[in-house]
Amino acid sequence: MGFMAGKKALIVGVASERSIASGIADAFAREGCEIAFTYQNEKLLSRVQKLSERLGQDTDLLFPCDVTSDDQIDAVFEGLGKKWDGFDILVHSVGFAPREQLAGGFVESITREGFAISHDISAYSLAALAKAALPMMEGSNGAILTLTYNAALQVVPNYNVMGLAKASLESCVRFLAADLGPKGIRVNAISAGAVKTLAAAGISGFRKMLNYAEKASPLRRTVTIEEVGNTAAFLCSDLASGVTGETTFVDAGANIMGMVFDEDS
Ligand code: NAD
Ligand code: 0WE
Repeated sequence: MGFMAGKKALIVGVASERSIASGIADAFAREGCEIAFTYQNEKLLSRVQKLSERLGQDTDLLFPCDVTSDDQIDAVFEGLGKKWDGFDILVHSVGFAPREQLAGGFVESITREGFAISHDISAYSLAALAKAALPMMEGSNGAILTLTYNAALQVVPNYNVMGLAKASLESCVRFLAADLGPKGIRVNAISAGAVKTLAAAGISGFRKMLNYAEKASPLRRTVTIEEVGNTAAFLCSDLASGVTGETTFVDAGANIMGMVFDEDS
């Protein structure tokens, strides 16, 4: 029996089989967790359907949800409430900034609109989903998990306004953890190293970043969505019952390095 047997999870953020959220779903299903999914729009429905089927989940538990819409967020929990009395785990694996925000200098690229959109979709959405999920999560040993990136803390070229949004997201994790702790709900983040997903495709210089991680991280490699999934399963299970408000790095150790020497110089 898996260590998540009897748990029910809602996973937000599957766009393809390479999504970090798909790695999380794999690990949850393997450990015996039942899973409902949302999908951003109709274009992504068939992908999410395939994943749900492959993992032997109930394909009626798929709900459309663009996180910029309060109505769609409310409709998710209304729909889910017809199938489940409550649930235990909410996974938020969503991030977006308009593409032009993620290239060039920080000052040059940032706009009021780019700031608003990136913070709305990448940070506010965690609070919005937690708020709407709360009535169905109360009374369980609940857990909420989000995905962040180290550019919240340290400057990464081109990540620009997304770094600010991730800083806000990490602070949101702490405020949620303090507020929901007394209700028995834990709230944590995983800070993942760079992984080649849809959100990374087409970002100029991404290959260079992966090459750098292979040279500069203590484990001399990048991380996989399976590794992020396994840590997610731990953090959302009762094995992590004493952990809340934390950001756990799954980055092959890259974040600990203060300076890195080129091996052949
Ligand atoms: P991905 O493209 O597979 O997932 C991003 C998800 O965000 C998609 O499912 C997309 O549908 C969803 N999304 C975007 N805008 C949305 C909206 N308005 N409403 C609802 N959903 C929306 O990429 P990923 O790399 O798996 O990203 C998942 C999370 O992991 C993001 O928060 C990302 O910042 C974070 N992260 C990624 C990496 C990486 O290198 N890939 C590293 C660290 C953290
Ligand atoms: O969080 C992310 C990706 C976030 C992301 C990606 C896109 C691409 C498509 C947000 N918005 C968009 N908008 C799009 O139109 N990562 C941690 C991966 C990532 O993205 C980077 C990185 C890394 C690492 C962007 C610039 C520099 C480094």
